[in-house]
Amino acid sequence: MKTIDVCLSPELMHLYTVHDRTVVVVDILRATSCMTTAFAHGIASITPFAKMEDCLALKDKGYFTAGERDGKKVEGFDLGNSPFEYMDEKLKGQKIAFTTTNGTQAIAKSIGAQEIIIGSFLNLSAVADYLLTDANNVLVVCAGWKGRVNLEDTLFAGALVELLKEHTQPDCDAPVAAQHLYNQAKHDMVDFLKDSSHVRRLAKLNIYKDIQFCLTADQYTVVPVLKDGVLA
Ligand code: 3SL
Repeated sequence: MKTIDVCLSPELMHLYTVHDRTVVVVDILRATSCMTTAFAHGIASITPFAKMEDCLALKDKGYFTAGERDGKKVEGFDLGNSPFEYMDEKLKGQKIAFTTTNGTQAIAKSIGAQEIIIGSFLNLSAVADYLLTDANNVLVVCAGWKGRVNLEDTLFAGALVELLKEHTQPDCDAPVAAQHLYNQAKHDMVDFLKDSSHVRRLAKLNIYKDIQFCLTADQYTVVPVLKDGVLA
């Protein structure tokens, strides 16, 4: 049986081997929710960058620049980090250069994996189905917040462990803990997360509708896959 593990923070990546695994990168609030939404609405590709400068270098070179630092759109960028921005018709068929505080850093730290895919509640079941199409072991990499663990990414990891429980076996206690947490939270995740650090951070920016949307399961069936540094 294949195994599933959960890396609760990118700072713990040194503990995991990735060359033989499919890595699911997750940043529920809000990077990977934006990426999922963008592909569901017809974006051609997203190139994720850890550094803002690398992203900016592609501005006016056929790319929309997108992302945030500390939750706020970067000055000079075309788009911020709300999933609703990625539903815009004008983005259909376009390329995006994307950088965020945690999400794109987690992707950078996962390089070297057998395969890297993007997960969010919005494409939860599609990700689970995708993971069943090969024999690779699975590692969920939670983006967290600046190296610290967060609840929402852990809940996603738990939801995935729950969905895959007949087909995978946990590698250590992190997937088991995430699964317990998810089962406790699943009936009302918005309420469960109301005192979480990132929800409090985003609430200051007045973006409750982003939070609600990002916690909605199975809105989309797309599964973005990273190939040669580009998500498509
Ligand atoms: O850190 C990230 O990648 C972001 O998604 C953070 S925020 O939701 O835009 O604050």
